[in-house]
Amino acid sequence: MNKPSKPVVGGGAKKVLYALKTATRIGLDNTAKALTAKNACKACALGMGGQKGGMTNEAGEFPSVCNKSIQAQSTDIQPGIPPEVIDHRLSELRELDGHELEHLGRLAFPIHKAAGSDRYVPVDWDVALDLAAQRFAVTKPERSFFYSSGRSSNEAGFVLQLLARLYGTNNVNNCSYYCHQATGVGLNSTIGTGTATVEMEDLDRCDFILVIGANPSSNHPRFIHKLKGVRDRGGEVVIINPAKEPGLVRFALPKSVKSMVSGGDFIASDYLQPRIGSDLAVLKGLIKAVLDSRAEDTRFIADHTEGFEALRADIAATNWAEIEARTGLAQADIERVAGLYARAKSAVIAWGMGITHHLNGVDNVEYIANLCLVRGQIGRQGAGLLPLRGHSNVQGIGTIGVKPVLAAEVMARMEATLGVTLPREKGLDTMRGMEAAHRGEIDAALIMGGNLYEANPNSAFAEAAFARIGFKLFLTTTLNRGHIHGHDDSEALILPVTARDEEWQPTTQESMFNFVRLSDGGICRLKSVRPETEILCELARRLLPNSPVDFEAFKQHRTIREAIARIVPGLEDLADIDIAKREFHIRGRILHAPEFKTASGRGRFIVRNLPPAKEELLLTTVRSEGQFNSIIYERTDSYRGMDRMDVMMNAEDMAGLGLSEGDAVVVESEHGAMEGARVRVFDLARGSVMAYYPEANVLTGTAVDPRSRTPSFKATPVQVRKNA
Ligand SMILES: Nc1nc2c(c(=O)[nH]1)N[C@H]1C(S)=C(S)[C@@H](COP(=O)(O)OP(=O)(O)OC[C@H]3O[C@@H](n4cnc5c(=O)[nH]c(N)nc54)[C@H](O)[C@@H]3O)O[C@H]1N2
Ligand SMILES: Nc1nc2c(c(=O)[nH]1)N[C@H]1C(S)=C(S)[C@@H](COP(=O)(O)OP(=O)(O)OC[C@H]3O[C@@H](n4cnc5c(=O)[nH]c(N)nc54)[C@H](O)[C@@H]3O)O[C@H]1N2
Ligand code: SF4
Ligand SMILES: [Mo]
Repeated sequence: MNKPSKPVVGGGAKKVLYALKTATRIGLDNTAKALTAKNACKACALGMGGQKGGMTNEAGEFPSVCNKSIQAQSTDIQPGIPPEVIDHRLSELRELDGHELEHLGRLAFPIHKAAGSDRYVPVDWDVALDLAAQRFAVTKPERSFFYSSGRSSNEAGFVLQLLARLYGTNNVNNCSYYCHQATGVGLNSTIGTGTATVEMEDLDRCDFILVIGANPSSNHPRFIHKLKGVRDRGGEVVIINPAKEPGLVRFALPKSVKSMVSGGDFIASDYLQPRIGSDLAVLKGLIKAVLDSRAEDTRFIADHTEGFEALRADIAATNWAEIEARTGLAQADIERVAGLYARAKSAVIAWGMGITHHLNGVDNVEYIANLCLVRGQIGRQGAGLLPLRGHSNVQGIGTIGVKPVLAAEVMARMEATLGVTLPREKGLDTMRGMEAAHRGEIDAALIMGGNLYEANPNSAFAEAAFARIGFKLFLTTTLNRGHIHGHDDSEALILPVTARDEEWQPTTQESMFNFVRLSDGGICRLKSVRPETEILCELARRLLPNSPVDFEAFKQHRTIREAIARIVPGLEDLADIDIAKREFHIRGRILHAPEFKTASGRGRFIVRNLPPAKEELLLTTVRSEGQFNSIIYERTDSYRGMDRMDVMMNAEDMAGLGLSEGDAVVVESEHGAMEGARVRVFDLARGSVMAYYPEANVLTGTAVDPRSRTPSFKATPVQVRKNA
């Protein structure tokens, strides 16, 4: 007989699971409604939907919908979690994994857990809001922390940061410190702007796309169609990734029989598999090959850049033997790919977390810019840089100011427009906030969306940090493990919010192409959930009764948008977007002329050294198609053919360690051990181990890139041994 892997405490978890089965019935009708309404897709930041309709992109292409967007809706359209499910001890709820918690249903009413209590109880909205305001009122602002994920609207984000700053702190953050922050920093230092320089249509104009450190087949599915388009036009798609991702070699929709039978379309024309964390050496190699073959664009370099001689010297000083040793790639392979790039008329370079989740993430991004500038592949149609951003509105949340440091101009305009004075002290970034919490220096935290607990490296550290925050206020659609871990001795209040398509008023979102969409909202599924703006304004009214800002008026999204339009440069068209229904590209971001926003107006070549070489096995943590960050929709990864607890390794590395396919293993790092894993052969560069996030966060560490403050989620030294 199979023994349950986890002890069942008092039958509690069983009862919950029984309720769960009844809670997951989802009407087809409901799905159709959710997908055809005029709302921006909730999943990734490629951007889809909005006023052109739920299945259309900004180029008017239809249908532009993918399985991700349906998945993202699937848990929103669940019925409410029954009260009897909530009425369990935290220890019982902790028997549920992330998938089970997400599929309990929607949180349908506010719940509160007192400091000494071991369970949540339902509370009335007014009681909840009074309590939250009272807790922040007795907290010193510098001992508080505000976090937003990238799913919330521009409107909610703006009110959140304004509330925090008027309350007295710049400890305002979003998930990007754990995501693309290195991109913002690295692009600002080289080209003077922090976001994509291309628009969606440029992907139809280019004849070359390099995808480095990203897996769009599962994470930005519609981007794959653009890659296929390049191949169809006779262009080249080059992938640089330690893992041979099946969906980047050939892409077949796993749920489409027709597509599976045909075997799918070829995506990559060339594929390099460097060692984890060796991207800076790969990029130096590519630049070296370009320079060795005299393929640099001398005209562009002379007219539009500065610092080239220093880069030339750096590249000359980096020899091929070192590049080969670091990357595990042959010089000839790097030269072949550089040749494809050098011959391209219009090239786009796209990247993701494989580039940013490293202690030298910013350096990586700077060398992507160097590679681009050397060939003059920027500043005209069809060519440029494309960070593949994560959450559907993570870019917007940053644009409107949910970050610890505001540009001086934005700060000044916010003060002048609203007639307020804002604090000047430097705010804590996400990791500094977590470290302060761990030291017991945070008394109250407001967490709007996301799952900051599971997003964190080193789960044991994250749990301890959470446990020491005296009062936590969460705004969420569903329950996640962050709501039940790290609260035993502290107080927590969870308020249920409307999903994007349920908002009472239209909201706006910004895609990774700097395109701002308008989402209509208006669908009513649950009676007692409220929009984030409504909650934040009610909290602000109670907490800041004498504020010069009229938070009652800010409940009107139009009022918020008018304020943003006056404060944030480039967003002027936001003011009447609800009436004009005109979605737009943020002014001044897309670079179709080589005019850079640096002090000199030139693109800057930046020189950085290779990081210390690492000889150990390095673990990278990745996503599967069946998850969205910590939200697990499916326990298997249909693209890689893996289970979520599978740990992937190169066959020769496994043999060297005496491991065979399917062996039960323990993976250990200096931060913790991952039990219950099985090792599986995967086509990976030597010396690499790959496992799924968030499960593998027991192994990752809290060290960050000093420039982006982003953890190295993708290069943790580990040992793998057979589980005796
Ligand atoms: N289905 C799905 N879609 C998503 C998400 C999701 O969880 N699920 N999350 C969203 C979010 S927030 C984000 S940020 C994006 C993330 O999108 P991606 O950046 O694509 O995400 P990851 O899966 O973390 O990593 C991508 C790839 O990096 C490779 N990689 C790992 N280490 C290295 C390295 O050292 N160098 C190089 N060159 N490559 C490396 C991995 O093999 C993997 O193929 O996706 C968004 N979209
Ligand atoms: N090891 C490892 N760790 C990582 C990463 C990695 O690659 N490896 N990736 C990092 C990255 S790129 C990111 S972006 C972070 C992700 O960090 P977060 O953005 O903080 O986390 P998510 O898992 O996306 O948050 C999911 C939760 O958001 C809430 N939610 C969902 N929809 C809504 C909504 O409409 N409104 C509100 N208010 N709440 C909603 C639900 O509670 C859900 O459980 O994780 C980081 N952590
Ligand atoms: S590619 Fe991204 S934005 Fe487009 S439909 Fe899929 S999840 Fe949504
Ligand atoms: Mo992300």
